[in-house]
Amino acid sequence: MASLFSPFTLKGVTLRNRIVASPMCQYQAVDGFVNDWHGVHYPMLARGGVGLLVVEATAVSPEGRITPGDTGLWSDAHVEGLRRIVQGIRAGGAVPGIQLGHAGRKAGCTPPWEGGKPVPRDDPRSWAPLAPSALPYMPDEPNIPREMTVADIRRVQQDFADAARRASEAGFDWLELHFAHGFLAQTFLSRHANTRTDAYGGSLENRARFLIETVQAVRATWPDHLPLTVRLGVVEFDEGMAQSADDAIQVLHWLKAAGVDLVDAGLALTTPAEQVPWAPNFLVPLAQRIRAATGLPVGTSWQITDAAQADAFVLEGKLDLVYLARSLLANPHWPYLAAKELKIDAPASVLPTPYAYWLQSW
Ligand code: 536
Repeated sequence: MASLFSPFTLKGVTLRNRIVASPMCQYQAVDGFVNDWHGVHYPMLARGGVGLLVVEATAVSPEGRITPGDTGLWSDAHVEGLRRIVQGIRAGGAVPGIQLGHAGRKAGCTPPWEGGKPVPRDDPRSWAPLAPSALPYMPDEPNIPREMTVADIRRVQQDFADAARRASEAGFDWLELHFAHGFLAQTFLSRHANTRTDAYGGSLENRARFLIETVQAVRATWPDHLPLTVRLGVVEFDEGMAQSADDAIQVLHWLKAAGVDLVDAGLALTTPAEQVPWAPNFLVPLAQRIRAATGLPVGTSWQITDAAQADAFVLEGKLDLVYLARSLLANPHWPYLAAKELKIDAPASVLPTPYAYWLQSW
């Protein structure tokens, strides 16, 4: 029976366990290039014992960056640095994955610890964001995004495909497309952000078109034997639940037909009016419902901190993968302590040999 420490195979890739280092923006890159920060951070997370490590939201174009410090894959020159990160992740025993994204109307902000607000337009570091409609996230935001033309849509989809090709050249084995958190793809899906009257707006099918076509474009370049996954915001938690779980399930049926292999059930974050029902493990029931309705394997994150609970979610068939973020920042060796708590055989073996050797008899 599956459990937190049983292997998981998807397409041609096998993870040593069900624990995933969720993508976490570091905002430490310069012009999209990784540096020593990433060179320490990612191998550190891999050495802690996770099965899969998904590198942070990496921009497919400069204007798609959340902040000026986002990592990027919009040029071939970005591949080499990430290749070294991939080697460091593999050496730690984890499968290397990467999340590709475009921030849409949430692009061009300062990092959260500097306020997380749009960089003012008179600042040379700012740029005009792109979005399905010329509607800012915050109603009083002066930096109004530009409504994308169909040519813009085609270019961004090509940017996703080109970045996916580069991710595979860098050696990544697992790809996640960032279709959540109020970034570009999620805003196409949202009635709060998409008021288009062309083939990309209106009905759910039209609002999903950008996502479906982007998956198709990526699938055409990303190797068939490697998993292609999406993080999708599964519900808009505004008063009327403008996007319901049923909507997400329908969209995921289309995305599955377009070539998606697994869903990372996430948050929509498309409107400041959302009231996210924060609580421990709160997305697990929604993820479970999506798993049952779509037949896709699922994972989720957010306030999952307890090893016994994480194990139970896998044992009970609610989740295939458990994505951890802050739990791993608090302790990159969370998987080792989880293995001890769950009394798996040889818990130290989740760590690299130079650590495991000394801990096996400790
Ligand atoms: C998580 N965030 C997710 C980001 C960037 C910044 C913060 C991403 O998907 N690239 C978050 C969202 C809402 C509340 C707390 C944390």
